[in-house]
Amino acid sequence: MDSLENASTAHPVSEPTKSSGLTTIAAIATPLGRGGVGVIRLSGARAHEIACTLTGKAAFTPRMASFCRFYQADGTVVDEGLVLYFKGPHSFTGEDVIELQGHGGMILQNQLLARVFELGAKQASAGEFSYRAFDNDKLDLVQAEAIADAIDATSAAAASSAIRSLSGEFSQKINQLLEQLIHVRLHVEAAIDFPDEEDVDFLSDGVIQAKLEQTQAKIQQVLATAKQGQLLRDGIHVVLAGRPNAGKSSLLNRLAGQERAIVTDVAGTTRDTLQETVVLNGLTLHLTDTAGLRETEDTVERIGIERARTAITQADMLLMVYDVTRDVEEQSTPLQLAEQLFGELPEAKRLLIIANKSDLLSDVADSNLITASQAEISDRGYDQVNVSCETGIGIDELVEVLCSKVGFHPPENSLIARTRHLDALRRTMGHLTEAHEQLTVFQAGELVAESLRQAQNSLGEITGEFSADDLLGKIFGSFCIGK
Ligand SMILES: Nc1nc2c(ncn2[C@@H]2O[C@H](COP(=O)(O)OP(=O)(O)OP(=O)(O)O)[C@@H](O)[C@H]2O)c(=O)[nH]1
Ligand SMILES: [Mg+2]
Repeated sequence: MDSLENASTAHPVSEPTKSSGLTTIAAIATPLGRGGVGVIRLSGARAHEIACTLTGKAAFTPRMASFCRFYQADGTVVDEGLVLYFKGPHSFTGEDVIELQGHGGMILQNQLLARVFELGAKQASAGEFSYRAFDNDKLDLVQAEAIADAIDATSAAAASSAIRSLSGEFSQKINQLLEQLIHVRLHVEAAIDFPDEEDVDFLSDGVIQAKLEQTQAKIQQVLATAKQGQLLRDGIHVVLAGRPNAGKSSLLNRLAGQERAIVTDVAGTTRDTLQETVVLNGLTLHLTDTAGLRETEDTVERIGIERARTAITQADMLLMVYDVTRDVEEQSTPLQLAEQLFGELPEAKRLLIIANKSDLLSDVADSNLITASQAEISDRGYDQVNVSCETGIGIDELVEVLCSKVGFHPPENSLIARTRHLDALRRTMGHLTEAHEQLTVFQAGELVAESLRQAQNSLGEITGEFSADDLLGKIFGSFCIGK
């Protein structure tokens, strides 16, 4: 039973960044450049004292804006603006926080920051403000990540779901699951501690099994929501590949809604890979246009084709573009073409076949050919969309098929999630499956308890209840400075 208590109170210790109260950190919190206002933020025990020396004021009232001049050591004025004081623990980080709202010029902001350093503050490292907030229990890990995700969001839907995660909706779901899991654990532990009490065998009376199954069902639901949230956050990497002249660059331009890539009727126009990020139907697509795949003596083109091959291996989704008037004939179906181009036939869930230039299909024989290839493709579980990059026909359908292939259908109130969360939820699910088997097949109470303990640990990683230091370093290190 003691492990249960440890389980819910354990906190990570982080040597490199744990500095709450020890050092006072400062950073420019607004983007550097021309702007009406630029904010420098300080956090730590000396923040208030530094602000007083900087401005010549005796003290600041918490949560009141004070207009001040910011002075250099020799009494000259660096800038003027507002000082805001948030006394810990009622601040973002939980420590004393000062915001200096000066003018938003690069020179001014850097001079003011240098003065703040002269007065004893240290440069904040990436994510250090958020880390301190996490360390002082102002935020859990999911919320801290949601701040970074909201800032980096590439679509409106991703931004609003990050804000929902920041408000604690996702953490709440995880905490409810944790409670449910702890409840099951308590039952199992009790069954082990008091076997056959009043002639009842707790392990086999069905109650624990029912509770366990309810928990599994809940995790499955959260996993489905998180999967959508992860797609919303990260989008997918889509590579356009095919023979030269098939219309890959034309497709990139169609999807991007602008002439990004050079299109000509010369085979081998695209040499280097070219990236463009677009948001279509709410899904962020990181598109890569590639050089047409063929044997060539041209050195530059050959390097381009090598790069195409690298991109192909890294793609979440391959769009094989082919020219319906030329690239396939009766002897070579689109699937055979894919096999030739990629060395082996990619898995169906990773390949979408794009039959391009369908505007050029005039006679019935041609159309029949496409219909026949379509039948073979769908029989084998693959998908093909007929498009014309010239006229735009089929492009909307292409985007729909793409979204459905990756399983993207975000619910109205989706919550942002990361691969790390999905991974933890899947591991939790794995431990629960083990627990279920130990319970129903072997009635091995101790082993059920152990699997449940591991499940709780995996789940606790999401909100940061259990997190290794290196994981924390990685998460906060990817934040921007000043956050
Ligand atoms: N009629 C018609 N022509 C198209 C269509 N899509 C592309 N083309 C033409 O096909 C030629 C090649 O198009 P690109 O987009 O440059 O082809 P690519 O696959 O990028 O070619 P490489 O970069 O050489 O590998 C151009 O002349 C385009 O105008 C289409 O749907 N219909
Ligand atoms: Mg091209």
